[in-house]
Amino acid sequence: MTSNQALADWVRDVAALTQPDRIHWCDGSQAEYDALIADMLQTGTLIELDQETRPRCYLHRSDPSDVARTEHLTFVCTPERDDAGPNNQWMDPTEAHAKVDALFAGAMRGRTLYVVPYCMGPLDSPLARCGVEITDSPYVAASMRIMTRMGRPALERIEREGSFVRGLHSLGDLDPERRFIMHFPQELLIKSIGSGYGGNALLGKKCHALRIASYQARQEGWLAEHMLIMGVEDPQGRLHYIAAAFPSACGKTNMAMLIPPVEYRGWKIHTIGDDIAWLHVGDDGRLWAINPEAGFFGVAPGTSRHTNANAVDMLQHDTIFTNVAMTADRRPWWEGLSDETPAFDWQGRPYDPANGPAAHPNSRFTVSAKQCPSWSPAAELASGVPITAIIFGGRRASLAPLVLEAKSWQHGVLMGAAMASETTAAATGKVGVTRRDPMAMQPFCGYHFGDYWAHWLATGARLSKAPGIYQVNWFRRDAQGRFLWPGYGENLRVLKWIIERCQGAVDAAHTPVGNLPLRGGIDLTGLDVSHDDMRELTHIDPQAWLTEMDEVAGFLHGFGPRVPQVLHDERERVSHGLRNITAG
Ligand code: GTP
Ligand code: SPV
Ligand code: MN
Repeated sequence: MTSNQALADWVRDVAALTQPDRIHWCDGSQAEYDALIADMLQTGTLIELDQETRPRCYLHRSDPSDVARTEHLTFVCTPERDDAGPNNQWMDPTEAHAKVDALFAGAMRGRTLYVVPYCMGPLDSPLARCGVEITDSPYVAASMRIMTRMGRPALERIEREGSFVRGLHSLGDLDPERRFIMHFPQELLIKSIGSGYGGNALLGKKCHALRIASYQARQEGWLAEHMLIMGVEDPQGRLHYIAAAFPSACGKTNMAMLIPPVEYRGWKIHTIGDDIAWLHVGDDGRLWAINPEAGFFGVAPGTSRHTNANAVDMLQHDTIFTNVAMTADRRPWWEGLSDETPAFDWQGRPYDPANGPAAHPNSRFTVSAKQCPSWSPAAELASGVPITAIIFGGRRASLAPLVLEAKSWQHGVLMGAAMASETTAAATGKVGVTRRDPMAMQPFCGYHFGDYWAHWLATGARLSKAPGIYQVNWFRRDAQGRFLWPGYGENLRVLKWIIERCQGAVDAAHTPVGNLPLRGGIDLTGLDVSHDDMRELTHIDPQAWLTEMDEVAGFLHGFGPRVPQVLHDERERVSHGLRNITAG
């Protein structure tokens, strides 16, 4: 089935271990996708939604115990524990192989083994990388066709280049007791068993494009980041590309396709990616980004015509929904979509508010990026797009202002390393707990954070035209719990300030933690945000930040001697400046 001997051998060995009834090599064709869908409709893995109003839209209900990434079951298996770092769960590779191989033994009996070749990034891009996922889930195979460049062209590239990342996946028995997501960076290998959901199972996404890729990127001199990529076109027709890292379920998909406020005539958004960016230092000293993915696996709840009309439009056809609710006439539904009442909840039970939300809070849609009205053909450029600004974001009810500008690349790396955010339903565990999430990569960095920050600093040193670095927070609340900032499309007002700063067109207020907009710096034309709220959003509390910086100091020290001294020095510089203010 392939001229690549290593791939042929691997498929043969996996089949011998897992004992599938059949082996199917995916070619990526429409006919193959249609057959996968037909098969899943027949077995009940997919439910047909109303084909008249939602052509080729389907609903998948995952096992109720399998609805989000499981970080406590995710491991980075390097020979040396310290190479995985305190930010990862570690297991010795020999032990990890033995543990999962025992679970894979016979796991595919009665099932089809799908060989899924895929390419992360444009097929003709030197920045792209290929992988092959072996899976026994037709839902995963079909989703990979939407999320990646999957099929024959990817296989041909693998046969030309020779190298590829291997991902072995089986649903196993879906028992969380026998669920493991194992990464072997040195072997460019992933083994995932016991989950059919999202980042646990679509191995091209978080496992390959972030955990394995970040490890490779460090060796090869680039960055693999949890970032959206968007182009912001101003009324003069100038295009500014922005890459932004927010933790899971903190607004990347929404920002990537935002719709400018009515007052912003002449502004246009170009969507390149909504979750992952691979960043390279160009010959011109700028940072260039590609989106390795071809589709969106986006959060459904909160998506409405009012918050994200582009998403609503792109979900009208050819979409797989997972764990959403359904109306009586078989349309997909989730909290925030409309004020209708659904007939069935995400588990297929007649809807009863006593059972909790109708749609699971981490319910999602899987859709081709090309269906997004603001999708940009620049996503297909082999070179990627040049980045003007990098933004780190988080979900913080207090402390973090609407926007803050780093004073230098080094300060920006500290800013990224110090990011914190409230946990969300994207991973199992408690929701709403504030935790550090450096560069939104806490769950995804495939190696020691100390080495990662050193790699960020080294990358900056190679950039003669480094992007500006910023942090934003769309989630500030008042004492009553109300959001102070309207968010969504209005976030363009903040992007405008960032772009003006990058152009040197506006002044800022300088503080030790970073530069803030001056009064009037964020354009509020036509917006109903009170003067008091705006002041709250754009000033910092030195005493609270001093406490924050003490915590950051402790956090950085927790990563031991691999943390670059520059970061400690930057942190001390910020603390020193804050002490001067609070003393004066
Ligand atoms: P992942 O796919 O998990 O990486 O998430 P993401 O970062 O792409 O987040 P997404 O854009 O899907 O948003 C997650 C949730 O936050 C959704 O319920 C959104 O409606 C909500 N949200 C997004 N942007 C904003 C905003 O600017 N303000 C407020 N208040 N909520 C937002
Ligand atoms: C995230 O959790 O950041 C996601 C969804 O984008 S998943 O693919 O499940 O990781
Ligand atoms: Mn994500």
